[in-house]
Amino acid sequence: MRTAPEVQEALDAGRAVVALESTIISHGLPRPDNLRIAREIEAAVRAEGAVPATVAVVDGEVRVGLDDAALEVVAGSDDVVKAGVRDLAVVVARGGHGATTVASTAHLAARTGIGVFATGGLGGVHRGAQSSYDESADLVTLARVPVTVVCAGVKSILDVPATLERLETLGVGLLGYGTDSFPGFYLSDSGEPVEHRVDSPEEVAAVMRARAALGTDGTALLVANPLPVDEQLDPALHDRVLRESLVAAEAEGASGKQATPFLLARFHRETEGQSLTVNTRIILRNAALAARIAVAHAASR
Ligand code: PSU
Ligand code: MN
Repeated sequence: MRTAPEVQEALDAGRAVVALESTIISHGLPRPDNLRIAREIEAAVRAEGAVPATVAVVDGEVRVGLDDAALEVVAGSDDVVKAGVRDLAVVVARGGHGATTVASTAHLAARTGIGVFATGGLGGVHRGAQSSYDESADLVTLARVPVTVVCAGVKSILDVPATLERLETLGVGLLGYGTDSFPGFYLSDSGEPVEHRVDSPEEVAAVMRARAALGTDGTALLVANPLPVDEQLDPALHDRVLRESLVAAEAEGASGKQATPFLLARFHRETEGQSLTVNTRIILRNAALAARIAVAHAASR
């Protein structure tokens, strides 16, 4: 594992650092936009006074904090493996490239001492999981990793109520940021309620401190940050594309690790880029909020 000097210096000085995943760059967003967006995500973190630490495996080495050459490999190379927690060791042992998911990024962030992480939408329980058993490893990892994760809920391609039940069972903390409803990723509102609402980064930092004091910080704390309604994907378009995409995934046998990238890519195509615009806004907003939370948390220690 190699931590970028800038990231290590910030951690040593107790300054704000935000971890960022890389699967969204390699498998979640189309080329060539993905490289530009990856740079914009890092800039959004810096603009709020924190240091970005994008996580990936490059040439068999886990990197926490990427330089531009490494970012280009993740965004542009054809042999980047979508690396969940169980894949990391294989990619490292073989000297390959890997893009880290929410789960593996959270794991590596915690191992590096980074407490705040930003992504778009989490993985969760897939629709039809009753027969497919497809539940993202994000969930079990968030149940054992002490990190605050800013997200726009879980991807709307999933079974949202079932995912919320699993998060409760697993003891994963959940806050609605400026909302009493669980966000719906591309949509501002999933229609499901959130019990605990916060309205400022300082409030999130206070919950983080209380969790540490009580020893209930062994799981992740999710900060669910919805898009403003006027920035969401058109709900009618969303519902139509989702319906068609779920049928297409079934017909084309897109399952396992391919399921999520297949559905997201189809969304980007079928909405003629509208979902890409929305997805980009989601990540940039989450990166900025994560940075503000990291700054508030650093200030309160
Ligand atoms: N959120 C996005 N785009 C993505 C992902 C999340 O907006 O591409 C990625 C994350 O890396 C997440 C993964 O961990 O999808 C979940 O994949 P799966 O459902 O196969 O666990
Ligand atoms: Mn899966």
